[in-house]
Amino acid sequence: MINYQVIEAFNSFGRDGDIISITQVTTGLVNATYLVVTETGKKYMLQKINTYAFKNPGELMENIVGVTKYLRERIKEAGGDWTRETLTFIRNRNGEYYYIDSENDAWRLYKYIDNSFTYNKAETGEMFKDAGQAFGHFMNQLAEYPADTLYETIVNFHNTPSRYNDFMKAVDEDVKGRMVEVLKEIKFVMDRKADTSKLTDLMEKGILPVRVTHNDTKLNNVLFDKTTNKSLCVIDLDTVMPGLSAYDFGDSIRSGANTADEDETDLSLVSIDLAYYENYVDGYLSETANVLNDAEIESLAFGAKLMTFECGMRFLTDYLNGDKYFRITHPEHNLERARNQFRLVESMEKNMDKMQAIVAKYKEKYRA
Ligand code: GN1
Ligand code: MG
Repeated sequence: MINYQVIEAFNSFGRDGDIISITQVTTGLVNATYLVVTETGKKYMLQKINTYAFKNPGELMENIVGVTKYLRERIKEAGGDWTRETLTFIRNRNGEYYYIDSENDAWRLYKYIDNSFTYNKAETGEMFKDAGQAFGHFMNQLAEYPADTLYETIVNFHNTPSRYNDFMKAVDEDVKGRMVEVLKEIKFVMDRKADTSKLTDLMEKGILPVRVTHNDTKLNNVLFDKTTNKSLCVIDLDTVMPGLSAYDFGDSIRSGANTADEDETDLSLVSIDLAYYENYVDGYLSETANVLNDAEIESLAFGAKLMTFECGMRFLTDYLNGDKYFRITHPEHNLERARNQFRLVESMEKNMDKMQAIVAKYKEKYRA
């Protein structure tokens, strides 16, 4: 919704000239995003940070400003264009990178990167491979970033056992009386309880190293250049935190190698697209095969299944809790998304051997 709050927030940053247009961008499911154009022709992205999801916007912005400034230096060293290859955040009139408005909502502003676009579903294998490269490259750029300076912006974000507990709590509380509608889906989740701790166990044993990861590697979180069709920049940095490589790889496959959209309700259209999967593996391992250890590479295919399962479980949790977290357009939306993700999990289970073999093939190709 565009209202006085949006204008108040934009003006707090004291940017040049009056607003000539504001358009809401609705691809993200968590924050509210607006494209603002001023009379001088400058374009900005103004975002209202969802403080139900992100409890501490100050810490969140400290993370993001630290990471983008660091990336800027890496990009300069590599001879790249830092104005297009990472985001540039703007301070408000008080010198802070976020603004709290009269309704206690938190806002931030960054420069719009012109001549760029995002997409929700892979359109060509080449572009999906490129997204894999972009996220692999992002992890490499941040390999030396001091991980202990990062705040955990959402505690236990990809801690799947903890997500499972949240889910069971939502089932128990059943605040909306929706539980009886989803007994089949609840069983689907409970049948896979043993999967939830597989990666966290390996992490605790030190077999899977903790890295600085993006943690929300949805395809629409990569900006592409309109002229070259090449990936330009990784965006949506709210969840950059210590994590596992399998989380980043997995969430990209979940979101981009589904033969259908995330909220497609005709489940016969939902499956793992092995050709796109292979494209992504190719791009990702071309950047990371010599960085990841053997156990990590081994964990990638399972990570794809686990991230899909976790996301489905989160949608269903939100449905049971009364749709407080994800943006919905109709009452059954989160349930539909959950069913879609669970169908994709089944498809991955049937194809897990093939998914493993594809990873092995590209490990062989890129390991020096
Ligand atoms: C959210 O904000 P967006 O749309 O990039 C969510 C991800 C989910 C995704 C599902 C901070 O991502 O974890 O996988 O929706 N981000 C957060 O579409 O919860
Ligand atoms: Mg996003």
